[in-house]
Amino acid sequence: MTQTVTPELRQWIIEQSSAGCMPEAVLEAMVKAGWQPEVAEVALEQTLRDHLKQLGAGRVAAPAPAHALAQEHGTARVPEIVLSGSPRRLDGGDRMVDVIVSVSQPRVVVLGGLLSDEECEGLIAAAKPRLARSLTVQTATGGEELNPDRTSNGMFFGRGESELIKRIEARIARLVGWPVENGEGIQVLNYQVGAEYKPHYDYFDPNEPGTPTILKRGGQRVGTVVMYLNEPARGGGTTFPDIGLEVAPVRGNAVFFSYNRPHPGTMSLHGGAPVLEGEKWVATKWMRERVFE
Ligand code: PD2
Ligand code: ZN
Repeated sequence: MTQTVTPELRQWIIEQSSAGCMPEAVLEAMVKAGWQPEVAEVALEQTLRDHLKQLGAGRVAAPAPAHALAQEHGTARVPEIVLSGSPRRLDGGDRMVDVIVSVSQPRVVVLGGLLSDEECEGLIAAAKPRLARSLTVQTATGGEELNPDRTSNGMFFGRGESELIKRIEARIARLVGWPVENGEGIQVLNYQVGAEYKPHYDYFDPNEPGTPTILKRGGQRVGTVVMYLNEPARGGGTTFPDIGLEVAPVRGNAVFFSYNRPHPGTMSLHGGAPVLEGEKWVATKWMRERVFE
């Protein structure tokens, strides 16, 4: 059977892409709608290339793969956990780590045993004396502010400030294929009962006036690893409202997610659900596009 690419389909592809949908997601939707994958891929690439030419971009000469088209749309290369061949365990260099769940859109991978119990305890003990009410980077000015959506206490470790921190940073860098130098210092957060971090994006909003100042240091955030250092008895999961996913806070486990552009189309909206019983400790590692000095 030969499938014909109609003007309506072309229009639909352009609309999806303009709304921030990644080429991969558009392709998936086309296949779900009954398009043969090979036909869908060619239609998608041709349509987007033609569209870019019309927009005056005119730089795409040879056939471009989907990721190149994503670059044309202003997206970045991002940290990634390679799961080709569906491995059960990954080599973190000094420790094997389990793959628990992986989601393609948004890109989310839940890792089991990223940290040992001793490492979790070591991070909590080192963080405790340095905790203060969490601040959030203020995109309006580029400074920091108290954020009512974030009722945790926190602190930042300097990158590589201790042997423990160095070891964890090296393990994460290896697993997500992203240089240690592009990472912000690990942040530890403590949530008491009732504390939460309302759904938000970790990237900096390009429309805010303070964002250009923030981006001078290392560019955009492109990936996050949230590591669970203990287990609240109830509540405190990490939620991804766009896909109805909640990751349970299990000690030593972690959730990795990436976002290749600062756009809600990445579906990387996420939050820390309120702690209902007990307390919650997490450590967050954010990764930037470039070296973060
Ligand atoms: O503590 C969490 O579960 C959480 C949720 C959302 C942490 C962050 N975001 C973060 O540190 O960015
Ligand atoms: Zn976050």
